[in-house]
Amino acid sequence: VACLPGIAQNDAYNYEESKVHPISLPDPFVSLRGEAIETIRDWEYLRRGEIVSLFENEVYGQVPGDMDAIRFELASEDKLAMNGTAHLKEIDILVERKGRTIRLRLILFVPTAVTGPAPVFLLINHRDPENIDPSRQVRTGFWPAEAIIERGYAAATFHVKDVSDDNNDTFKADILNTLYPEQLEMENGMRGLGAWAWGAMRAMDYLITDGQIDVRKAAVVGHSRGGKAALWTGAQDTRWAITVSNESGCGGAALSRRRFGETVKRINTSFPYWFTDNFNRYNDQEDLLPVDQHLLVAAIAPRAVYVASASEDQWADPKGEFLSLRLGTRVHREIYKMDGSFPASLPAPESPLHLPYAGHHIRDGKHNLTPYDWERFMDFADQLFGK
Ligand code: GTR
Repeated sequence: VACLPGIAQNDAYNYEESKVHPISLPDPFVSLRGEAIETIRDWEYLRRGEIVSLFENEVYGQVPGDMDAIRFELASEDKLAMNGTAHLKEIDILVERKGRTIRLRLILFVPTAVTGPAPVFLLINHRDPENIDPSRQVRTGFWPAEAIIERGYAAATFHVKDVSDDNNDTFKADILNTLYPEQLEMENGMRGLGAWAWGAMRAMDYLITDGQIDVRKAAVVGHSRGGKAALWTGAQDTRWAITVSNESGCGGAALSRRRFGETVKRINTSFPYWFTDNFNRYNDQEDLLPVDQHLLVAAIAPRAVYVASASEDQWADPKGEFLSLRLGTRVHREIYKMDGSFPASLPAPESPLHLPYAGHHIRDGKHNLTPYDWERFMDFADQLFGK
């Protein structure tokens, strides 16, 4: 059984399917007042909003959208980056509220070979900044920007520390201390993951102003904790055509009630600054949650969603991630009547399944975001966008 590096195998955590208790999940097609959800209208005017509110109040905290001003400054550019194949722009996104400002740096490579606006993939990067080195002196498979450009997509990214540092001691800098301090007093206030989703939404605020980008063809991608934030972004912000969760696990795509690998209590203990305070109520009490993570996938509907796992990443529960995808996308199928469905059993590793509205694969190997994963996301986008 594989675990994340640095996390010792612990018998307190279950890795055996036979020990998963039968679970009963909240129904996407019944409103809180018990009304049947049958039409697009029911979904869009009633149930989807209910679900987003439940995630705000119980899981991630609300994401404040109010601001007094947002402006974009081109900090630097290179029209002949990557041997002339890309136009690099580094954009500072400045958001002001009540006289205080924070700055978020967006790195954007646009393919020069594409005529007209280019579709775009945004990565929420929580790992070492060297993974998103704009000078490309350092290149890693975590953000293979050259390969993204090669396939005709713009490659955008930002580092989460610009909004909220991924650290329990310092996460309040910048956004919580500076822009939205009242959130810290609220039991359903924004915390780390919500702040990262806020950052992705501000990146989108910029992208819609950039004539080089085809903003109707935008994907938001995150790995692991970044994948949790990506799902939370796509569930709230309808401007993303595709939401990609790579190995997001507990608090991401995996069903909490399965208690397979990482649990709610464990994640709230290891990372108390990621979720809103109310989420602690469900430590060892997942059955009391008014949602489970399939409803986060559902909230993305009718927009496309991609869930990727890795065979040795049992801590993130590949089966629980797949079940969320299959159950959550019932909304795509049953409300929006989109074609295709996922099989009942877990697909084998390295056999990607790309439906018209959702994609899935399990990569062989360990917890990571790799060029293999990116190529599959782009295959899916090519198909969705008719490229
Ligand atoms: C782990 C955590 C996971 C996942 C992962 C990561 O330590 O338990 O929920 O977020 O970090 O981000 O790589």
